[in-house]
Amino acid sequence: MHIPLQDAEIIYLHDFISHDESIHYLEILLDQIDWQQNQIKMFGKVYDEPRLTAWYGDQGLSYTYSGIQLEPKPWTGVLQRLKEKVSEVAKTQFNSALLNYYRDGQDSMGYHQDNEKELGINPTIASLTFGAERTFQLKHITDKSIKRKDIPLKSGSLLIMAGATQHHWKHQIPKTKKHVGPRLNITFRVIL
Ligand SMILES: O=C(O)CCC(=O)C(=O)O
Ligand SMILES: [Mn+2]
Repeated sequence: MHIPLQDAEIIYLHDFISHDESIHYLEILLDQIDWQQNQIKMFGKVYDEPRLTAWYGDQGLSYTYSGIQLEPKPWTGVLQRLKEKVSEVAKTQFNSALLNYYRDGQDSMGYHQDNEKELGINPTIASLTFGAERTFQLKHITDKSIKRKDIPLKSGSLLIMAGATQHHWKHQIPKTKKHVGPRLNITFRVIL
């Protein structure tokens, strides 16, 4: 389904992967992925990022994310299969994936644009979710009269952001007071 939003190109497929398969992928990936606790520097202080992350991709790629220099781990069989399935639908040959593990409602990701120079102009980013439903919020950067867009991301769903979306909108996964279980997200990207 195309989500009508000014200055953006967003497609949301709520049932990209079936319910049963999603449970299976959540279990396998939580176990198999080499999760890292990264740190971020803010105002001269060092904090743990409020989630665990991992980066997988073709060998030889390098990516800087929030000031952290990352080297990709080689694709696992499961990730490779998911990458191919997602690449076909998004009509984009992805070569890397950033994985996020939100352990509970206190884990989050603040407002940002995926606009690192390695992604090039108008990147297509495909975001796959397994586990707890969390709200993906988009806010327009310059036009404050445009209402924030909230998209609850279901387990097994695929969200594709393309075109000029990253120039005009920031997105986040806020913390929630609801009692939610673990959520795993894979954002497939093309590193140029
Ligand atoms: O967890 C999500 O759905 C968003 C992840 C994200 O925005 C990112 O990895 O850049
Ligand atoms: Mn992002």
